[in-house]
Amino acid sequence: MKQVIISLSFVALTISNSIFAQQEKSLTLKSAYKDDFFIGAALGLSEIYEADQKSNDVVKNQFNSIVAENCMKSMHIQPREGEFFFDDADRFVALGEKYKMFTIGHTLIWHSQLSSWFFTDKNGKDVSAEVLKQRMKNHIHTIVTRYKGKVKGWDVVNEAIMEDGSYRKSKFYEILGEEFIPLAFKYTQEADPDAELYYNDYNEWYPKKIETIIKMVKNLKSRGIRIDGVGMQAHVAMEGPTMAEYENAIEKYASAGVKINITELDISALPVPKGQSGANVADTYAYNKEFNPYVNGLPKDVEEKWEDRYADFFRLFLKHKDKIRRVTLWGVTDSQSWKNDYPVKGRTDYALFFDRKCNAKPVVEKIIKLAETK
Ligand code: 9MR
Repeated sequence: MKQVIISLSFVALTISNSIFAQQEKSLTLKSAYKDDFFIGAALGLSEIYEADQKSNDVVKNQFNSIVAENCMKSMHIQPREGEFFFDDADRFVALGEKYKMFTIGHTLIWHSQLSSWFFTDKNGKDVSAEVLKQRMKNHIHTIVTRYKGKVKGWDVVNEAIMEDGSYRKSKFYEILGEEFIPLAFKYTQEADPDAELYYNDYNEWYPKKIETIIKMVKNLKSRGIRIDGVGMQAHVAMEGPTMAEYENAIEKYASAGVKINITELDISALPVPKGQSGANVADTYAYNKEFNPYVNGLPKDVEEKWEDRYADFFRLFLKHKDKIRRVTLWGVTDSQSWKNDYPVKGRTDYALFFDRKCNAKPVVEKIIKLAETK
């Protein structure tokens, strides 16, 4: 009898352990962080068109927010004046509706991926301030109105401020001065008064950059123009920035009365060319084997350090969850990550949560556990 009771309790314990293990395993990023902030991913065309079942499942099971990695950029969505190409963006927004995602539009006004028609006349000369305003207004109104109520937040302006706190000398700035930013926010607000509006940038932890962004945020607010959040892209390396630099930025932006969105998170596992940080598309370096050391997989010790770095960031995000609205990874799997080609083309990087076969890396469970044990 005693023997039977012991075996029965052993069976019961084994079952309950395995149910527990099962439950732990079935927790996903979005369920683990549901009370903290949205967890998102940037989608390329393959995910938007649901070309791969495995990656679709990852998107819909793990994330509750999506952003368009490329298809809403001006050169894709309005390649020639007045000629809009909406096929990809329509599919992206429809996917967001289908899976009830917090859908983000990226990006309305950006100096890069911008067709030259936007700021030149038929002779190739810069247009007047009035013409540029009209073009910005038409671009923003057309896109934002089309997705009104469906796209919940817009990266209205992207990457307009430099690390030294000066304004980037883009065509928008050259023709309209700093005023192009308030104008872009005003046009977006007119087109969809309920959408959240963000200013998005990289290297957003540089002190001088923080100062100028905050000045710009305060200027908008004082003029009654809405800005809901600052997007911190967070394309970061193993070497930097430090957690203290990052925390300082989060606290400063929040104290200016805006939410923080971590908008393009990825952590490169590869060595960084000296002095490079952030995501300035123009900063590229010649290929060199030294910069591509892990073509056949990450060594265990490097992977562990990389996981720790992600864990440090998520601990920080959890600590400041009252200030953070969303954390979005810039892509789903390592195979499509832009980091394979930036800042050195043709490398094998490991910056994201899902590997080249679309399997969750061990980091996913660690990040889920952090939320569970907070
Ligand atoms: O990940 C994007 C890559 O596929 C594009 O080629 C590149 C140029 O449009 O843009 C990348 O995304 C950028 C984002 O739109 C803005 N912040 C920096 C990102 C990485 O360059």
